[in-house]
Amino acid sequence: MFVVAPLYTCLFSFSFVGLSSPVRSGIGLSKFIPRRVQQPRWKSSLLSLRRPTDMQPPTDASNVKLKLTYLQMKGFGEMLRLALFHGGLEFEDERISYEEVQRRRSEGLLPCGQVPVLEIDGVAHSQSMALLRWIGMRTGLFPVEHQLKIDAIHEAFADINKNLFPNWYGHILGRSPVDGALLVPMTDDQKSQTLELLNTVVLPCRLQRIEATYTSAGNDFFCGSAPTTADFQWYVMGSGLVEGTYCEGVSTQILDQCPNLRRIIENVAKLPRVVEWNAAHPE
Ligand SMILES: N[C@@H](CCC(=O)N[C@@H](CS)C(=O)NCC(=O)O)C(=O)O
Repeated sequence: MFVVAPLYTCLFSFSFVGLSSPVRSGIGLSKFIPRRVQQPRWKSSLLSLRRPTDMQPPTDASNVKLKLTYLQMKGFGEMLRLALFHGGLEFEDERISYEEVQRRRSEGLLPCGQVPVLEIDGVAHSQSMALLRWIGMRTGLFPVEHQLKIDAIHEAFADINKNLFPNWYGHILGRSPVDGALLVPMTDDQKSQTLELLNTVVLPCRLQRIEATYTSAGNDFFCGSAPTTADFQWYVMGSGLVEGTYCEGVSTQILDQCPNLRRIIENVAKLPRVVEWNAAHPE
């Protein structure tokens, strides 16, 4: 519903200025959007405050009911689980299969069609980085005096994820937002060329720039002696790179020239709540 509203607004405005094709393509598009998502809730309840677009999530999360839904893997969900647990926010840790993601997507239950999803007092919210900041703001992991630096680090890691994306899926466009089908398979030659460039040029360069710009030998974490959301995002990504589980084919030596980034991973791993979480979740 909240995804489609701006789209409909856009289509209507096109039709008012006399362009008919967007209206036709709108009709075509609607078959991809689950029925539940197509029916704006304002039609049944004009005053509803439960729509995510209207809802102001609470600023104090100590009394809210939280449920985090993700796959049975680390991926984009683990930094959220860790940040919630480290911050002492109780949450239900729901882990579902790809088939269940597909079912919920077709039912219109996932705001952006994917996981992770964080339900806050029964209202579903998407997009892992938005969720991480929401958690960080309520647990001291996103201090305002470091906001610009933390956001820049998050974006720098997002750039790396974008580069890894085709190799994660073995498909250039990843998964279809309609039904999760893999789109545009990479050839073996493309796979080996991209891996070669990732290992020799793209990742070393990006990681060494992050090391040089955002870390210092005297700091335990990116922003000094206390961890932030940037350290939690990096911990999951960086430990996966070192273990060879983050992206198949990426060298486990990729951090050899980045001692500060390596130390941050070790320091997050030593945080008592992280130790406790990892002991309880060895997978
Ligand atoms: N930009 C989104 C990306 C979410 C995403 O890629 N989710 C994947 C798992 S990491 C997913 O739901 N895959 C299953 C599917 O699309 O069917 C975010 O950061 O939350």
